[in-house]
Amino acid sequence: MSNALKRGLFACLLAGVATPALAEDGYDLWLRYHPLTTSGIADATTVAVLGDTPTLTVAGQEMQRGLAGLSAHPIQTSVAMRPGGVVLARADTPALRSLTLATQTLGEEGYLVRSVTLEGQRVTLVTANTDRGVLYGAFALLRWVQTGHSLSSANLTSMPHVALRVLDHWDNLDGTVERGYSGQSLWDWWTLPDYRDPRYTDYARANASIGINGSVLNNVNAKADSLTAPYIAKAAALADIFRPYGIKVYLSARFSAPIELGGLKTADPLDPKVAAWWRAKADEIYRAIPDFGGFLVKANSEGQPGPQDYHRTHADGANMLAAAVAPHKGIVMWRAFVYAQENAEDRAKQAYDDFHPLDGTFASNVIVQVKNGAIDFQPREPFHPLFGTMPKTPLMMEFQITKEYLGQATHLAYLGPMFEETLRADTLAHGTGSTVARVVDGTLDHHALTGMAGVANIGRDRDWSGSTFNQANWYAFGRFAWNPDDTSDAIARDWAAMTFDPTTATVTPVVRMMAGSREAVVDYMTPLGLGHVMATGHHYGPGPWISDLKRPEWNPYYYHRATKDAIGVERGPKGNAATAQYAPALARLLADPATTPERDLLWFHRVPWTYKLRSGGTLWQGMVGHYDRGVGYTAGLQSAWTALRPRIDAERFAKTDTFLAIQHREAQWWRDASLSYWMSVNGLALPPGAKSPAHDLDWYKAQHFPYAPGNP
Ligand code: GCW
Repeated sequence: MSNALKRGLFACLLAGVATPALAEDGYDLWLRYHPLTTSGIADATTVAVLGDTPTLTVAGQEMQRGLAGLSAHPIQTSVAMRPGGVVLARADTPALRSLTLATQTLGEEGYLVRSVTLEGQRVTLVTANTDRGVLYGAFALLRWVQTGHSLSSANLTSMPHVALRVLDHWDNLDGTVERGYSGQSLWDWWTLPDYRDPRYTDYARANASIGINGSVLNNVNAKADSLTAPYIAKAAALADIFRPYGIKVYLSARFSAPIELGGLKTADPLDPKVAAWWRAKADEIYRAIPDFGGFLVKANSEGQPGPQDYHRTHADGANMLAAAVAPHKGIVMWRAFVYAQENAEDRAKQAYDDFHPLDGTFASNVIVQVKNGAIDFQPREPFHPLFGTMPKTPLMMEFQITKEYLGQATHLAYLGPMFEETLRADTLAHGTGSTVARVVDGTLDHHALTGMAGVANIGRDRDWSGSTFNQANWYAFGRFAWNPDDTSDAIARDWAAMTFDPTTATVTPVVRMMAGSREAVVDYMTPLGLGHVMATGHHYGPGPWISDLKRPEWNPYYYHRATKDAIGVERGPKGNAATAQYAPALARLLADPATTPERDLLWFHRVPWTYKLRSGGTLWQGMVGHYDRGVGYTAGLQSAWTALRPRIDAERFAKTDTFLAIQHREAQWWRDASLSYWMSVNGLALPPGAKSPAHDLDWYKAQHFPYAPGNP
């Protein structure tokens, strides 16, 4: 027996797992279905699927595959009930009539899993009002077993709280992915629609397993070509593959397409010819993709065309497109991520300024997609002031799963706590409890059109997301989109159990590593409310000193304005009053540094380096403490992972091990570079005991990364 195999066998004995952990490359994500002694799946277990629709069929296949893997027994499918078997059926199936199941409340996508007696046999029933619900129930039952429970003990009911649970792919037609760090685009546009890579099906399985029901295929920085007949046919091929898994496709639409493709002189949304062009285009798309979801639009932002080019509003643009897809029940997701170099106003204020006055003017099939924070997917941002302040407009959350600003592929940063922090944040719009989650799930202002989008971290790397731990962010996004009240800890537990093994000895330390990892990134990159200090363009390493670029907001300096005496941007009433964009009760708190959460201090306020923190130390001492804490956490990640070596297969162990070493080195780099720069500005010495940076400031300034990935 080779040493690796011995180690695998030993790991399995330790873990209570039935067979050796073989080398793995991460392709199977959290759907590994490795044998477990806890499964309680007898070798005679069967899967009965009552119905033969495409969705029920794939649900049955998944159940068979999952149970076979988890039990290490072949599993038969059968139309007959067998004791101990699993039955998948819609609630309206005649055979289920005798059972009185509370399925009315499950809606279109909820499910119920329960042990019942059917035709005299004790079976585990997975049921729902729709085929999609049954599919979600099947994945829920598999998760139940994968996380260490026995099949027959399952008693599960759940329904999604958010209607649109969507991945936004920033994938370009040439195969590159904007802000993608996991290889080329998954979509091989060149060989589509003929070649249907089996990987597209695995993508759909993974998404369905966490309830994702939409996929925007192309970058929001869109090319009009995506709307031409050949590309519609390619999108249609993907839609055909995704359909059984309950996933609709959407396209990012370039606002100027009527000019570029239609030969019109204008893209003015109020021009009837423009509206007619979009209507015809929508009709053409729906002929190829009858359940096409609709359009996502980035307009008048970062150089993209939009209605403001014609002195029209975002609502004029969105409503014109909405009218084109309305006859087909399509929707428009219109992004609020807007800022313009011509606008001298603080970038953090521009989206609110543009959108808030438009509240109540959007068509009923428009949902405004708002990034979690007002600037741009920073390691920490206070929630966007539009949440809670546009009651008459459905708003959908946009999170970034790909870690553009959080160490990209290599750093371990579990985003569950970040999603949770934003969703739990209280807008105070209608008293306490008016959380962002209540805005997103529509209950705060009674909207039925609800959604959550995540900018995907998926590429053609074997492990899909660039690292094993990045897979957890895809997973957590789906779970939070299903239920914004879920907890990052519970989600991490499930993910760790499914991705590695469900024993406490594995799950507990893995979850502990994940739990503080995003906070560590905040600590070593942007402590105490700093933001956007990453080097311009690639956003990879530190660049707080950059201040000489043409557009003001391209300069990290714009976001901190450090001088000898003070640091931060004053956004309270004594400054640019950005805090007044929040609901009044919250705006009052944020107006004063003393009542602003310390973690957001420098975001909202400009304070002297000598400002006293709650800990009693000065701001400067606190900052140094945070940088050191962040670096210290990355060292802790390394030792925690080393201790897990006997429990993890060799291939995934080694890649993470190397990535953690990179992260530790780069956390140190972030700390040292940042401190060198701050000291060059404030002239202060490091507090006693703090280590001097390894290099001088010029060395850090001289680092350049012209070929960093993901940078358009
Ligand atoms: O986060 C920033 C990115 C851009 C991106 C933009 C956006 C797609 O740096 O690459 O463009 O946001 O969200 O539109």
